[in-house]
Amino acid sequence: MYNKLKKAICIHDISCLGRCSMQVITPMLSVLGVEPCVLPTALLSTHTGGFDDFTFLDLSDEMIKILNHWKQLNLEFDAVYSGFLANEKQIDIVNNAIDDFGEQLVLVDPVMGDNGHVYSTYTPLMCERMKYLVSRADIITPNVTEAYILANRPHNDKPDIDELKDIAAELGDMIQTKHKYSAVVITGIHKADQIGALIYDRKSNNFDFVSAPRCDCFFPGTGDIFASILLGKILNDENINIAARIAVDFISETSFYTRKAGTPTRDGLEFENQLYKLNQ
Ligand code: PXL
Repeated sequence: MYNKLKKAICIHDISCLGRCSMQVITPMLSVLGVEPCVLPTALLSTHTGGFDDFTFLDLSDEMIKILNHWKQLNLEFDAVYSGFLANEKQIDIVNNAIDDFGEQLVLVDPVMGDNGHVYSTYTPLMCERMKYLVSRADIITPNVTEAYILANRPHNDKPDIDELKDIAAELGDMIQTKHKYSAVVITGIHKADQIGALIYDRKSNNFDFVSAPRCDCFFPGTGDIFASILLGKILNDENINIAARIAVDFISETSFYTRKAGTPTRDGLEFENQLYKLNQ
């Protein structure tokens, strides 16, 4: 039987090189049977982690025009999914996109930083206003650094699961509960030789931690891959804990594969030959 494909508005930058943001989000969603409708926030020659002198084109004006056109077409979407933004004005643009198209599911990946550092293009005002965007989401997927920023707590390099559960519950109070899902998923949590994600499902008030072997390399774009697999699986009616487990396993296996291939870490995860695993 033919199942109608789901459509997600993907609000992320295009980093032309380095396998992050839109360049990993669209293949992940496509292989999971979701149509990615792209709303690019900025065009960069590379991502900002590990390459000097990258170019940066702010696409805010174009975003407004694209959204206006989509509104005229009376389109409906199954999800609004936001990530890396170019400036604080784009918080309002995403907010409007949620008003117009976020009737089903809103996933906000509050991209701001990693490894205890805020990304170089993010201002303190953008980080502050990200809290507002979080309040419009059904699901958020901060990494540990972003979870601490959202909770107004000083960064902790070695948080334990109980502290992260406290933070997840606090962030849970910031998101909405009006749709089917309401969940906080904190990613990139180190536990002994494992790496994983903590899922706080607000609807069932349940915590779950899923983890897999950790490869001791830092690859940019893994947060984007995680959130995209999570969204793709959820849009195909998978349970959120199982969706997170699939994402964590895929990232762990692909990290070991990439390290073995000898790919420079700043080029991101070498996922192309591994995508088929998500389709099994
Ligand atoms: O993966 C997050 C991300 C997205 N977009 C840009 C980035 C990063 C992380 O470094 O630099 C441009």
